[in-house]
Amino acid sequence: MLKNEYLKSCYRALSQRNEHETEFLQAALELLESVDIIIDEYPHYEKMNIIERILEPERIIQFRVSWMNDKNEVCVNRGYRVQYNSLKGPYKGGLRFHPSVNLSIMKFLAFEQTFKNALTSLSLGGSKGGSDFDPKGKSDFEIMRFSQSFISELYRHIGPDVDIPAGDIGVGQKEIGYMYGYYKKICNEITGAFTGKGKRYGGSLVRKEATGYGLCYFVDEVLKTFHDTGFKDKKVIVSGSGNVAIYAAEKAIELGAQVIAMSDSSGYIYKRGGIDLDIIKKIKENKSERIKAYLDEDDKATYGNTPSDIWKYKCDIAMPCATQNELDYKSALKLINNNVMIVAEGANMPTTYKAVELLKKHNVLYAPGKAANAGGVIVSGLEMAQNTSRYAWSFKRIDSKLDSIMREMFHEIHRTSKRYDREKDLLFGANVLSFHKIAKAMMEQGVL
Ligand code: NDP
Ligand code: 2IT
Repeated sequence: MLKNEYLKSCYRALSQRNEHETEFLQAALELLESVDIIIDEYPHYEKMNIIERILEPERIIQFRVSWMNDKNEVCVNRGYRVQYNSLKGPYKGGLRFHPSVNLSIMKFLAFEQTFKNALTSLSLGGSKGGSDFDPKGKSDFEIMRFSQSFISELYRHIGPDVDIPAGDIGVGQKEIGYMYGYYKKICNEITGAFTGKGKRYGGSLVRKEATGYGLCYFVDEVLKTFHDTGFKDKKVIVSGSGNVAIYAAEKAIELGAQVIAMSDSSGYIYKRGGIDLDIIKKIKENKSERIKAYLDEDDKATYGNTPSDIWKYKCDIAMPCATQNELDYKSALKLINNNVMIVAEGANMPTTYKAVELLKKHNVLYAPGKAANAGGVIVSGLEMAQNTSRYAWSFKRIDSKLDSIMREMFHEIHRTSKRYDREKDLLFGANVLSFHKIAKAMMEQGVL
């Protein structure tokens, strides 16, 4: 709970004004609780009302998306873009297509993105967008028509120096291709206004792998620092089986670990000696295919139909890479009882508020998503740099840049948490570090 009176009053006002936005309130509270410990040191932050300003997005765009399905029926979805903060550069963040999308989820993701992007040391502001459109079970033509309709409204709010969308849940290279193609056509502007594009038209190598690989580089550096060890011979659980999960698992295996369990929203698979990732990749090429199909190819695996049961197995490294609030108090307790070394978030806010509290209480290393999953946006930043220079870098060059940025980011966070005698508290370090970066930029740019 918050102690500082100024923070308390800001959070109270936020809760009153956004009472149904539970995810947004959760993300805000997690940040404010870290800031609570340092706020008295910086009276000018209160004087300039930095907190209240940070808690309000700069701009929210909500729009109708009408499109025709394959049966020639007219369908309607809701589209969003939350341009949260542009203090450090153009708005930057992914687009999510998933039926659960609502304003609260968009705001929490844009809020997290703002602080994440500040941690990367790239000059990028924070935004997020998407729609409650469900790509599962849709034909390619339906996805294309939806994407084009979505962009026929969003195009007026984005651009290579204004706001640069990328992928997220339900949005991969295919969807980005349809959106970018249409954007180009209606704007007559052939620049890199999106990231996560295909390699043949300005996309960057390593973007597909970036979030998962970056997560493993971060975890590797944390383990090296605190336990003088790495992934070798560790048992790892990775939830989800989408873009982030698959490449987190790939890098963990490459670094010598065994990935013993993975999941999707229908269930999970477990295999004691380690999952065969090639089978998962093959299954998940088709977004609608279920992870249960793994059993058809490998009879040594077992299946459970409650995704959150994935956390009951003994592992050294837990990497939630699916969605928000997927790892709850009970799951955290199981991980703690099984002596987990680290919980590292590939997804955005996958650990519930109570589960985070519990991990902290038990002194378990916890790598928050705003730091640990920043690899995706880092390579997006590198894609933008390549587009501007019209020169494509090699896989090795980008991967090694990603590796060094992730490791350096960890050390900067670690130095911050050490300064306050909270050496193992990486959530605190990441929050305080990114908060200062944003707050200082806000002070310097005047009251806006
Ligand atoms: P994808 O759409 O590629 O994959 C999402 C995966 O999570 C799917 O396998 C999905 O299963 C699964 N899933 C959804 N809900 C649950 C659940 N309750 N339990 C278990 N599995 C579930 O998305 P991404 O991999 O791109 O994104 C995953 C997370 O990573 C999100 O939180 C996203 O915000 C974050 N992230 C993504 C980045 C990126 O560049 N893509 C960058 C940084 C963070 P199903 O197929 O059944 O829906
Ligand atoms: O949550 C995230 O960081 C992303 N979905 C990627 C954002 C980006 O602009 O690459």
